[in-house]
Amino acid sequence: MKIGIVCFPTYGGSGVVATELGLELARRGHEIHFISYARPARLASFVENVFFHEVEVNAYPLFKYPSYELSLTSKILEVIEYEELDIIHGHYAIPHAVTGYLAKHVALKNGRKVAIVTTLHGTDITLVGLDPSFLPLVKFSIEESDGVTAVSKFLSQKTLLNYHIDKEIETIYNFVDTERFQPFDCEKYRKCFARECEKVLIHVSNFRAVKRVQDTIRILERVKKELPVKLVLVGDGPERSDCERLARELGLQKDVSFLGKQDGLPELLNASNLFLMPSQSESFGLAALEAMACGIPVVSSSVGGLPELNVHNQTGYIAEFGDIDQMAKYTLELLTNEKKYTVFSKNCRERVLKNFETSLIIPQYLAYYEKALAAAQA
Ligand code: GMT
Repeated sequence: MKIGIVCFPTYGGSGVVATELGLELARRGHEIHFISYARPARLASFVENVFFHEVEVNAYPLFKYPSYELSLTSKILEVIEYEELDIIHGHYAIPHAVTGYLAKHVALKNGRKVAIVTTLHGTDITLVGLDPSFLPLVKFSIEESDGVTAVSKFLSQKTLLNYHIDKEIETIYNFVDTERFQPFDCEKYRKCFARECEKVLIHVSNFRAVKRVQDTIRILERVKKELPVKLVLVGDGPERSDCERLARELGLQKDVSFLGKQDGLPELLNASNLFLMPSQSESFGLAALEAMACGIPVVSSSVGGLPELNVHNQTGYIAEFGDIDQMAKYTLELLTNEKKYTVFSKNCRERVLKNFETSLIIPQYLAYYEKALAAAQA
């Protein structure tokens, strides 16, 4: 198949899933055309069958707000036509479902049929899309897609309910390369953050308010009263400065390492003991999945799709979002009980291998593409 993948190029989960999906499809012989405003973060080196098309936004004196959406639509159209694409797979509904719809219909006028698949990732549905000004357009573009997938059962149901959509939405979970993300010794990295006697907590996100990164620092404060421990924060975003300020205010600046955006995630995860995900909204939790693949147990909130990933009392613990005391208690419980920790760590890896391994999920996307192609032809 010839597939156009439209995504955000950033370190966020939707871009990561889109890129890893495209790369894996290319390895299986499909021709993949990534379309975005910059090279996706995980598209690091040349891979056979993979092409990248950069969207350039035109400035014009009349345009106070130059339109990325129109430039993107034009680029999608161009790639459909010249590369003879079968499918456009948009990741994150806004604006990709709408631009896909528009490109499809212009292409149709030119005699070319293409199927539009939309994957819903999270805040496109739970936050941004719910804005009354966006809602009708998001609903319309979901209904008009030839196929729609969501990354958790929670998100599928939320979409049907909140947008009053009468259409099947297929749940296809996030996945992880379990060879790249696997348990291995990473003492070399660990030594950079902690002394021999200290445990390491880790959190990875794009530091938006919904991630509640401040809670990880407050959890550290509580755990530190009982146990020598450090916190590693990976990623960057709007809340980072506030988090740095909080760490200073609590006198924890020497205990928290703010690493910013990093590529060596398997190493950083393996240098840690426990992953914290205290989110206020989380449709699945890709970063926690990558940690679990490395055998790192997770203490998370109970929101959204997190319970579909993190099984309470097996792969980690879940608590109400905002319940920092409970999360700190769970963290302490795991880090002070070696026997339990070993069992949980093993459970994490097993759960990932059984449910979220790349080779299990890719065939689900391929089967779904066939369905969407048939729907587009009908
Ligand atoms: O929806 C978002 O916030 C954007 C997206 C991203 O680009 O970071 O994250 C979402 O997609 C991931 C991949 O499918 C999911 O694992 C994350 O749970 C989800 N984030 C939220 O729901 C907050």
